[in-house]
Amino acid sequence: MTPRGKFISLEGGEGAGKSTLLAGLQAHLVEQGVDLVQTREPGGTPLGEAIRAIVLDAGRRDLSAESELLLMFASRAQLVRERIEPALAAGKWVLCDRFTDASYAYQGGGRGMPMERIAELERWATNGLTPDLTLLLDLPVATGRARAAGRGEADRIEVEADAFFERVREVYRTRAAADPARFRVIDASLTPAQVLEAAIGATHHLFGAVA
Ligand code: Z5A
Repeated sequence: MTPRGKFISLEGGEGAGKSTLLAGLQAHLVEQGVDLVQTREPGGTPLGEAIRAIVLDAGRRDLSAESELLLMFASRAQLVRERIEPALAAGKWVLCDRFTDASYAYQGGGRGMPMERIAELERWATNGLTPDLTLLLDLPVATGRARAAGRGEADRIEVEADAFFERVREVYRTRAAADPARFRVIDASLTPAQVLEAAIGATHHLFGAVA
């Protein structure tokens, strides 16, 4: 029987360096012989990418916090069924740019949606699927925003005030502290090479578990 693959998620605030890390970590894992599927949230499927365009559209001022939360989970439900679960069942590893922790941080912390409602959606939409490893790139909000600033027009979430992103960071850190077996918190103010080295180190136990 093919052993189930491993599921790794990357989390962090705006400009924390997830995209930068993703490229290096993907290259490393493939070098190690991992059959890897890389994806992102919201998005990762045709339906999810259509949802992403809606939730990040800065011109869409009519989206309620409740609709935003449900759309994040609609994208996630589709991604889990269409890509993540089939890949893990086939023994592939999945590297996902954000997963359910982002809904707790942004919709729960940022928007103030009730955490128990998010937990209910998590159970229903993902059957409680949880990453084997979550790499949290932690960075002061001002540093992340300064890094992201030169990137052109801000999306619908990026236009939020600093206080929103402080709450996002706080929820991420609280969740990481509550589940140290799954989370590895990486100081994202280190150089990209140091961040990659820390992330690679955090994946070692996953290989051990496969062997
Ligand atoms: N969202 C949500 O609300 N609820 C949910 O459930 C989910 C998502 C799943 C899209 O996410 C938005 O959706 C996101 C949360 C919300 N909104 N916000 N804000 P995304 O992941 O696609 O977009 P993002 O969070 O805005 O990521 P980002 O800003 O693109 O950042 P990043 O990928 O973490 O950073 P980067 O592009 O790798 O780096 C940014 C810049 O910093 C770039 O110039 C790099 O060269 C530089 N950089 C990177 N690493 C370093 C280091 N180590 N040192 C110095 N400079 C660095």
